[in-house]
Amino acid sequence: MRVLILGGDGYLGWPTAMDFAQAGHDVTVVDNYMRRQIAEATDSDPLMAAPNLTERVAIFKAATGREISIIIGDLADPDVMFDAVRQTKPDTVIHYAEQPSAPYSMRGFREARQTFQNNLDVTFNCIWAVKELAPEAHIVKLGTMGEYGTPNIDIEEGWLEIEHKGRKDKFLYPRAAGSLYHTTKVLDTDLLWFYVRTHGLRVTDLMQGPVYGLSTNEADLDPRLVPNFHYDDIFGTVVNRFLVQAVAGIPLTVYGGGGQTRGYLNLRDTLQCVRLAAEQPAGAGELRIFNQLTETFSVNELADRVQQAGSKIGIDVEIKSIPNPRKEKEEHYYNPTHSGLVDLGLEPHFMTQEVLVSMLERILKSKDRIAVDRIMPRVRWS
Ligand code: USQ
Repeated sequence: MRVLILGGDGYLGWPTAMDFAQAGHDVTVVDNYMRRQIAEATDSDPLMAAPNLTERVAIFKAATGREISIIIGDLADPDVMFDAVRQTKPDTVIHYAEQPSAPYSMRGFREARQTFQNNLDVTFNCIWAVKELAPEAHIVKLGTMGEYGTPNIDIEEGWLEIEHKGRKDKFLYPRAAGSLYHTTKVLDTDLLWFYVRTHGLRVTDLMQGPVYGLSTNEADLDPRLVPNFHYDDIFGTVVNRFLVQAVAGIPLTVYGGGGQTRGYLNLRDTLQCVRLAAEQPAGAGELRIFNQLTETFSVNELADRVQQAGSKIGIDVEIKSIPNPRKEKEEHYYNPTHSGLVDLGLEPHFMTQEVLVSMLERILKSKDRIAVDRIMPRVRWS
């Protein structure tokens, strides 16, 4: 397939590009380095140095003989998006090109507006470029489990059948996001659904939970191919943060009561899910939605697991609840369905002690790069 990856420099975009190229697909990545610029501006640089795309592509080619094409440009600009689709004639467009941090989106007006404009503009431009120039292409859009919030009923995969006054119909599952970033993803889904039902686009929306991990088949070929591994309060996801805190000897920062439960997945499983979805596309006029997670944990359970993994290699890990900077339920029901991707062929990599220990060992090698002033939350929801 010809695969166009929007946001190909990110934590997930770059490993996805390598995975598809290694599988023999013809891959082009587009990025404007927005996340790198925000990370620099907020003192949130990743733990391991991540070369730029030109360097990454050259290192990847030397390691595998495979090519990845690059376009540097801002996809919120319609010309950049339309040119990219025109040039590459994609069979699949994988859309990661969004400002992905909930805390950044809650930092202030400028950051909220940047998140809102970038995320919605890129989705809108992507829809129009595909509709006008490659209407048969399959859009694989990274959504988030955070779109649903934490309802007191089971979370279905995207859709809910409702019986009301004796009649039945099927609707998008109700959404109630907990940050402006997550809300932009709700709006993305609505936009996609509108253009699917009016113009027959093919779309898969992957509702992903927080991802953890460093290791993929391709990233392990050369240390410079590592994904951008953030541990700060703005870009770091909770498991990656806890592991770095364990290595740095900082008590694990459980926000509030720690009963917040989410659906997690290993970075390797993000790659599997995206490729399974791309290789078995949605039909024309179909908005197919999968919940992309492999297991659910509360924050307290995660902290216990990291503490246990630390003790296996002689690291004494302390856990400490701190006031929750976010507005979220700290005790709630959480039961998301997630069988769709397993039915497509997903074979999960679970969060075993071996996985956590190997991440700790890898992080230990970069211990001297950990900046401890990036750990405590700098952004509050109110
Ligand atoms: N949390 C802590 N301590 C920390 C960091 C986080 O207790 O030091 C808690 C948060 O309060 C939250 C949970 O851990 O309840 C998950 O937080 P997170 O920062 O790992 O994840 P989140 O901000 O929700 O966002 C991340 C990605 C985002 C993706 C989302 C999936 O950054 O791009 O969409 O995970 S989900 O959470 O299912 O919406």
